[in-house]
Amino acid sequence: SVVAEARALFDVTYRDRPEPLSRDEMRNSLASYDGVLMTLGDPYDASVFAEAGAPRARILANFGVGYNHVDVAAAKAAGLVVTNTPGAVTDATADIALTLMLMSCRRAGEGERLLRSGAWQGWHPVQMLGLHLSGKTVGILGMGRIGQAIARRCHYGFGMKVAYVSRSEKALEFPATRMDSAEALAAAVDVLVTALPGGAETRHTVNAGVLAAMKPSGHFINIARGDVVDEAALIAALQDRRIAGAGLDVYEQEPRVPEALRALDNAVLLPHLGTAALEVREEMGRMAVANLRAFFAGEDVPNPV
Ligand code: 8YV
Repeated sequence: SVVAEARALFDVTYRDRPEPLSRDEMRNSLASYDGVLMTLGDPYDASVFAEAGAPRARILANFGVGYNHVDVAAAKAAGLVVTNTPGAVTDATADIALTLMLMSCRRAGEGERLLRSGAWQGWHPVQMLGLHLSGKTVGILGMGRIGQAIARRCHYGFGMKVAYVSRSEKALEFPATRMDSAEALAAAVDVLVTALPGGAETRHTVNAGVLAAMKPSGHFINIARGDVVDEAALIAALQDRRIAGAGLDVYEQEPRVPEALRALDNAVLLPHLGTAALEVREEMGRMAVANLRAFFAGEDVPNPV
């Protein structure tokens, strides 16, 4: 396992509990260890670095690609290198986006709940009709590695057209239309998917205005970070059926998911499963350990943030 790999290289203290680190544990990790391997549940914000004073730790290796829970500027100011695990997460996260897209558009969660409730009356020609994906247009907000992996699946696997918004034009091996705003993208597509990094710069990119621009038959999918969408505005749009459905893997205040969201039939809700496959988590761990190894060997780290 990854912990064993790390133990072969370092003197390791392994905190084997799923809960996020407490503030004391975060401060202590910086004060008492040379390097720290942490996860998205551990908010290394500016105050943790401020309270830790001059830290002993010189590297924070994040287990995951997203690092919006780390104040990178504060970490660097405190003399730490921050690394992440891009690449390892791409395909698995794109797969979960497609899972959510299919479940939301084809009403799979709703159908499963109906069957399990015992209320299914049998096949009917117009029972639970969903949105047919072939020939429809997917809009990707954020065309990085994960956005491209989602677009590729939609184009080659489902015969969908692809449109996107990204800071830069991408050289892609399949046709895709770049648009200049989230609103324009939302208005043009049948399924809107976010693959943005999260954090201050992308906060609430999908706001009430963007949701209002979507077609009433449209579906919204988020596998990125909860804060890229205004969750309250999304709940209102779903409640009023101003959009047809949503498939979410991430939330603004994980693990707290608003009761109003959980009550909605037209929302598919997964508990942040983006990278939840053994091989993927092992690869993420190997990458995090490789960054630590390189750093302490005096080499350039492979995945600096
Ligand atoms: C990880 C993720 O499991 O890689 C990411 O950014 O969101 C997840 O899938 C998580 O970051 C663990 O720290």
